[in-house]
Amino acid sequence: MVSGLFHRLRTAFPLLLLLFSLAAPEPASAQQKLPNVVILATGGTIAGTGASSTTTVGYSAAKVGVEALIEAVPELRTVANVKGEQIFQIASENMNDAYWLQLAKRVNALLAGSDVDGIVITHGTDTIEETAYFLNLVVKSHKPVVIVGAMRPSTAISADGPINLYNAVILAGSPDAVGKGVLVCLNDQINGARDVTKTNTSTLDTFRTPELGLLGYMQDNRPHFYRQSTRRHTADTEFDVSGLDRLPRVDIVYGYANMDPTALNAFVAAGAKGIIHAGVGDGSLAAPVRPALSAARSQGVIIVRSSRVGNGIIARNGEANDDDLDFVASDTLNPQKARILLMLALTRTSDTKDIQRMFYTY
Ligand code: DAS
Repeated sequence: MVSGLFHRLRTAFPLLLLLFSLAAPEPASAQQKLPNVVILATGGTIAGTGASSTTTVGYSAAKVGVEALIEAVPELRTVANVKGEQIFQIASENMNDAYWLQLAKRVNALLAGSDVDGIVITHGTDTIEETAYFLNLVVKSHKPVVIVGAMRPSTAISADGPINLYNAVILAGSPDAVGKGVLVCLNDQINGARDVTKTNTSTLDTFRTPELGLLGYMQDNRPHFYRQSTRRHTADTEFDVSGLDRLPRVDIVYGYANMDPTALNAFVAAGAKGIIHAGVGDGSLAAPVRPALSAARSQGVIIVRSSRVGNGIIARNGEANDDDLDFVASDTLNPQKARILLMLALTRTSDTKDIQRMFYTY
């Protein structure tokens, strides 16, 4: 009896095994379980080359292509399935509206696909904070977008690019980074796009979020978050650049002792639709420029009071009566970021009350 049962099982076993293997899903291979991360390369020092391994200033930015950047860090393939695209190759002091629109449209197209879990953008450090904030306002996805750069060229001793790129790819593929807005990741630190700024011309720890603080760290091959932004960003944005091929002109007037309206008047004559006044102190307006600012406002130019100080709230109706002047206060945005928000605001409205709402929202 038992031997008969055993015999039937033994002969049926291979068939059962075959049926089970057909029915049971293949266990995902290790590669299939890794996140899919696209690296969009734009240039900068991370792609820079110097005359020797000790050249850390006076090198050439934007020389090394994306495939070489990826090949230089074979560890990338252990943490993500990476694909590279050289979207353009520039030193980021040459960033402009056309590059921003091209980058934003490519990011949104890639993130709309189910086969992309996150994006890394390699970028020059000079304008990382501006590109990061621009994308923070126009990316239409909760998926991670991480901007990374380097302060030493790829040819230098202890170049920081490879480890920065490795950390950025891990971060872009991390579920913890979903919904956090555009992130800037260098020097093992995670900063938010809205408040990060470059604070030193040459040191590795240059990217800081003074006073408001960084969001977390990269350590032990994973992100450690401690904070996140309270402001609207990415998928929750009201801004849409998909149909735009240019952005409104907005210029920055820098405040200093003994200034006069020459620069302001030149920008207005050049067709500026908005002016960011980077005033001294709490956005103070020097007497010689007040009439020119009011004249610009009367011509329909939007005036935003910001400050050259770099930290703190620009108080509405503080150093100037914004209600009477019909000006906008920049809240805590530095001048270069206030400019980006005003450019995008002007794609939707010229109503100063609505624009002020945007400065308190984003
Ligand atoms: N010129 C700088 C830039 O491309 C180099 C760098 O720091 O990335 O922003």
